[in-house]
Amino acid sequence: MSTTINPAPWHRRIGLVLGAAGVSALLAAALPELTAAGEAVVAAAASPATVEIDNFAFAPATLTVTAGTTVTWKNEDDSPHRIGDQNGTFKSAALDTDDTFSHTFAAPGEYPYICTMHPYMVGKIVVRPAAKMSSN
Ligand SMILES: [Cu+2]
Repeated sequence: MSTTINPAPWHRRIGLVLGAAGVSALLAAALPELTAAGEAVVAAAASPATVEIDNFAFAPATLTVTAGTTVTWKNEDDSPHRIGDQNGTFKSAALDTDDTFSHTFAAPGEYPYICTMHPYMVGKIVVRPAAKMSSN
């Protein structure tokens, strides 16, 4: 009843361990990029979303936000303006100088709008889906 050790299984096991280590290294290398991207989305959602109205124009003309963001328009012009979404989702009263109007964008999509008093004034809000906060 001698005990003999067959070396073949050991060689196979070492091969498997090295293989698993290689996959782990690849995953570890990919994780920091995913984390950095998630933080960037959160930071964007936390920053104030403001559209300034001045010189008969919206600035920025196109604003991209994440779903759930409240966008505030502020009239810094000497002339009154009135914001109207082209799909009828939101509209403001006439905004005199320094007046503001806010709308919260819950649903992702594109929201083109104009100044209903000066229809050549055009702008657009682009709403992207909010980042998923749950872990994988
Ligand atoms: Cu206007």
